[in-house]
Amino acid sequence: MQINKETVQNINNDAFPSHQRRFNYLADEINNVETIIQKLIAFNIAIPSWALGTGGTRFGRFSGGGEPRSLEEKIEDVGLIHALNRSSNSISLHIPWDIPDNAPSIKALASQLGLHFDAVNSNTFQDQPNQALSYKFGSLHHVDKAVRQQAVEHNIEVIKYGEELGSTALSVWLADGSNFPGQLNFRNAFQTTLESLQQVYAALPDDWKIWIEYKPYEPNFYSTTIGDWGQSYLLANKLGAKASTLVDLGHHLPNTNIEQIVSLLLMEGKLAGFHFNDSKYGDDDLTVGCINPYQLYLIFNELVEGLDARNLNHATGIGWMIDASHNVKDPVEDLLQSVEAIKIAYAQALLVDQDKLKQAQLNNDVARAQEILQHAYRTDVRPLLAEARLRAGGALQPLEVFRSLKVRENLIQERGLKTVTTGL
Ligand SMILES: [Mn+2]
Repeated sequence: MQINKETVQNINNDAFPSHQRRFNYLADEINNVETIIQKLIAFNIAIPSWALGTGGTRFGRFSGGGEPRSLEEKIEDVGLIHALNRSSNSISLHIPWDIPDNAPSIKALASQLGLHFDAVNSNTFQDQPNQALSYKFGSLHHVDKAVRQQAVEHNIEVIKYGEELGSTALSVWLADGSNFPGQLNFRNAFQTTLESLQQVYAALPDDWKIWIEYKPYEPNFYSTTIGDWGQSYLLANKLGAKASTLVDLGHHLPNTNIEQIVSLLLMEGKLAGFHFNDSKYGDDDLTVGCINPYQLYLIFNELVEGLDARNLNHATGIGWMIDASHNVKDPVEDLLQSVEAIKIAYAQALLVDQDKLKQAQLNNDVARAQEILQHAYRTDVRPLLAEARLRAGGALQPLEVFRSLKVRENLIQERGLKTVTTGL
């Protein structure tokens, strides 16, 4: 199924008068409203190929029906999201869940829907059928050199797939770690990881980057070899200029000050980008902004200030991607909500009067600093997002349009009720 522009426009026409009232009111309150709208139009967030089906948990998986059965259908679903919100113009592939067997036709399908390919993701946290050696005790850090070599070769293969599609970044997340004290020599594990990553790094094309993700625990529960931003940063520094640290919001212990981590990585030129999600307890992979939208906003405040300080383009300076899992919601609806939450936080951060904030900081005027931050946070910026979508040819109310066009019902008709997508 595809959603055409005229259909969206017709539905927009009904919602337009009330939008215009809300937008005009807000535009009057903001000085640089045009600049903000242009920045919102330019700002896109990549959709991961593994988020288009029902993720489930280790206890079970309850398919919602009409899930994509192939890479082509996953790309079509991202096309639907982009047609509605005009803010999701790329897809991030996970190998081997989504091997592009016919790269030219996959690329053509994507570009017909206005999409391109974001970072490619390797997977050495599962054993694949017919795989020679097991990753049960790790991959790039494995005590057996042959296992490490297999994992290195997999990453190089992923780069090759990415090159065929026009990707320019490899995203690496390792499950490597230990479950019990004494299982692993930490220094050896780190050194072998570094040596393995150096081999992968050597295979990167000139214009490519390698993004190193960290995570404190899970699936290993005692130690993770790349457990926090310090360990990732250490590796990225030793590897070289093409390597940097990827921040997944769910990969922190409770109450971690993520905005401070982001600020410093950005300062050092080592912030690769983001995997957005939200969490209550751990790596819950919930809809972005559903639990703690204020934290998301504080992160965006550091990003906007930090990107401006380095003269980087907000839309392209670092990588923006969702990494979530959908257990009980329609994945497309959930992704629409996540993109909206990210752009709300971004728009609010754009409203912060940075000059006044700096002044307050220099005067140790703590109350004023808080007022400035919270004034922006408490502004309802949704009419700005709607205006940006409208001008870009998207829907004023993406989720409402998704429902009124009965998109999921159509997908179930097309694909069936009992479809299960590849991925987690
Ligand atoms: Mn992630």
